[in-house]
Amino acid sequence: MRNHGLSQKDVNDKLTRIIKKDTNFNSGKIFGSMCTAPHYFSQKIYSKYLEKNIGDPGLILGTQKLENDSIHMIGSLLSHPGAIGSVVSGGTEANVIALWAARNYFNISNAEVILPSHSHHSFNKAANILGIKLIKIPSKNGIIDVNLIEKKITRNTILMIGVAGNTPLGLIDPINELSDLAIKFSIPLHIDASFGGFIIPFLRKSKYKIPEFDFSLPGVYSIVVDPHKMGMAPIPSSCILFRNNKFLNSLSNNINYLSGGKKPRKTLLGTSPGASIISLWALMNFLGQDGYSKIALRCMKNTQYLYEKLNTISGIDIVQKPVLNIIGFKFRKISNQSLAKKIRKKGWAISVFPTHIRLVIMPHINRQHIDNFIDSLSS
Ligand code: 0PR
Repeated sequence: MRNHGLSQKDVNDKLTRIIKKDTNFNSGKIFGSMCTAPHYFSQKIYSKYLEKNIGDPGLILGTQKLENDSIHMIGSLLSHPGAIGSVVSGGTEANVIALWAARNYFNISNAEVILPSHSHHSFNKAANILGIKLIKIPSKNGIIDVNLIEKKITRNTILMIGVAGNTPLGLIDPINELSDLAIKFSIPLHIDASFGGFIIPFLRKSKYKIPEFDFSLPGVYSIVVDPHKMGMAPIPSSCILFRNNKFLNSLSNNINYLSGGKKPRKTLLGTSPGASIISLWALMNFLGQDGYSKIALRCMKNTQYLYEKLNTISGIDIVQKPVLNIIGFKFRKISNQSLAKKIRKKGWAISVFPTHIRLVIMPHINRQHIDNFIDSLSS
């Protein structure tokens, strides 16, 4: 750090010069991210409440009420208004908490968790930290092959996982079949709806035929939903919801010395932004289900538009017809890595998987961006 501070203008000038290197959502170039520009209203609210620290919840009882209300609102969207849980930093923290709670509750050595091979890498982190063995089930057509699960269940299985909106292709595992297995073998089922949680409920309410994936299925015990993805909330914002406090009680962490008094919080982080909670609550109240439905439908229409345009390009293979607002494609004559390099060279931010290039059609993408991308891909 310098000895003497600069003027605000000098700092701003310096900062602006450096931050120019970032790619912004409003460039229309980001086709590979599951995040998006936060809604302007939630940004405004967030910036008003920067001092709030939910790590000392007793100090901010109002914010804590907003957290409970937010969990209640999201629980209602997921068919269980009585769900309990927390607003946390991201899908990674939320998935860690789900595994942590299950591991502590069962309290056995050699705990195993059964999950699809396409699961997000946050489960690898969770398993590594918690000393859990992951049993990965191969996918069939991009979703978990349910027929392979039963023979992998052992006395040590503490949890099964299904994904609603998976990272590579946005596909949804057959959660109803997973729930049946969960009930049959008395194993709780965790749903990673980190991406899908803020779009599937709204699509289900319109003409989209997407099967049940939430607490309406009796085997589902916990769900992760990330408002900082399709919820358009400021980063960081994720929610972990539990059907009841059976597992959560095993995370009791009694801290007695906090300024706000004894108020245990069953999350991983300590100090963390209360502004995430406040701005999420405000945005959900501002947009309502109608507002979120409009966003969801617009993304799906844009996805269909892009899908049809891609289909007209010769030599292209689209991995699957999209279920949500994610498309995977490849070209027959070029490796995915070389293709990604070529596309990125033209300034596009896309994701590359071993099997395909991933495009995520988030709320910041419009028709013009899609046309520009297609032109660039075809040239
Ligand atoms: N579960 C699923 C199904 C996910 O896709 C992700 C993130 C997570 C959990 C973890 O969420 P957090 O990143 O909030 O901890 N998936 C995105 C991905 O891997 C994360 C991301 C977002 C990466 C924006 C890049 C980016 O620009 O694509």
